[in-house]
Amino acid sequence: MSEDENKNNDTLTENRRKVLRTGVAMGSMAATASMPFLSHIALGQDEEVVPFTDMEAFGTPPKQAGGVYFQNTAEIDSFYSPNSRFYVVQHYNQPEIDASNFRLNVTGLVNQELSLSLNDLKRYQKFEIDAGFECGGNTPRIFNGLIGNAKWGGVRLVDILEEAGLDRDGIEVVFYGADKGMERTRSDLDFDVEMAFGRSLHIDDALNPDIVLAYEMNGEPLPLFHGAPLRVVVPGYYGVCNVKWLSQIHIQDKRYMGRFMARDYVTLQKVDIGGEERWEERSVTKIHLKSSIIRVTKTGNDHNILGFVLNDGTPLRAVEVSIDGGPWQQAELDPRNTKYSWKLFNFNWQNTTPGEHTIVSRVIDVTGQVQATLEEMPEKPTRWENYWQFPRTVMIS
Ligand SMILES: Nc1nc2c(c(=O)[nH]1)N[C@H]1C(S)=C(S)[C@@H](COP(=O)(O)O)O[C@H]1N2
Ligand SMILES: [Mo]
Repeated sequence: MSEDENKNNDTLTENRRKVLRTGVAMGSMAATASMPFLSHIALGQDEEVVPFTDMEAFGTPPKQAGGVYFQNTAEIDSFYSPNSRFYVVQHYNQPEIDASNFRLNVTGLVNQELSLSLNDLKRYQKFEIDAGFECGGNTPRIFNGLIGNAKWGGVRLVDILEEAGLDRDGIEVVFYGADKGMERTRSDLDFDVEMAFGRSLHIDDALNPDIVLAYEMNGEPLPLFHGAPLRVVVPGYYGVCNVKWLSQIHIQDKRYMGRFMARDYVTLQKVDIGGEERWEERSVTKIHLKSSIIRVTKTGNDHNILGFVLNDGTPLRAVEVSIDGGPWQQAELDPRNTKYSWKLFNFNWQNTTPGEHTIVSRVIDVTGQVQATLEEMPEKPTRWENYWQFPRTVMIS
């Protein structure tokens, strides 16, 4: 969706909200109930949050250097996560890089190695893209709070790779952060080595023109917590791929083996490999098709269910909601959703009855893939990639 289309939709939403508010102010509940609930993200006048009974006194941790921060998803109230509320995962330290001395080095199997300052990067055509993502370790235990959606601004990775000129022997593009930690790579070694945070992409994946080297987040300079002054964002991939404090891009002729590629963020799954059932280890890469309910609200007698979808950018066929194990009913997708943004949805829950209810959503993409239930998931003992249906319980008064 273009910048202008985004704006038009914002205006539409604004108008719709005004209409909704006026309806409520005039005391005309029947009119609001028949209105579409598109873009119903910020709480309307007279709209109340209906408490989840599966979520008690839920607090979020403070945002601190080197720490993990997650959102209370029930409090999501805007299409773009404010930078201050976007989740944070930092495995090592939080390097403070002087933007005026910053260099991005492009090395390895290229015709011309590059050393680019922030100003050099800003001379390339600016590219902006919406991308929402979650940590590969996001989990229902924290109500899927390791999540965020932002507009990233910067330069296309492919423009920089073209400038450097790729050698034919390169197969892997490695992204190194400036943050480092001590690592023991094998239990039979009795010493640690210092390693930088690193992730890689196969060169064919790295040439995707949607990948951005971002120096802006939601129109502001990239914040320290999110990798200032530069990070890579690979739309449609789990958070771990989006290397922060990016300092070097290296092109090599072998696969990259680093902690966050080959040991950590590796899912162990029992899967069918060409007719053989095998245990397989897979690096966390593309976001699995997932939806989750995040909030239920009430305006008069009218109930609304809000949720999000994340996936690898494959277009969606439908998002559906089931109440108390009843039939799947179609939810409405927010018109501001874009290919790689999180995709918000609303479901106008009619004929609610007092008491506790179990509500769940599922998403289906155009290839016919359906979000699995926990029971349908492959056997998966690791804590990565938690994309099954997530039933929630609410009390209707
Ligand atoms: N340099 C660096 N990049 C990193 C990390 C890190 O620890 N160091 N954490 C990764 C992980 S595991 C996630 S989930 C995302 C989180 O990005 P955010 O903090 O901007 O939400 O950053 C990724 N990029
Ligand atoms: Mo992560």
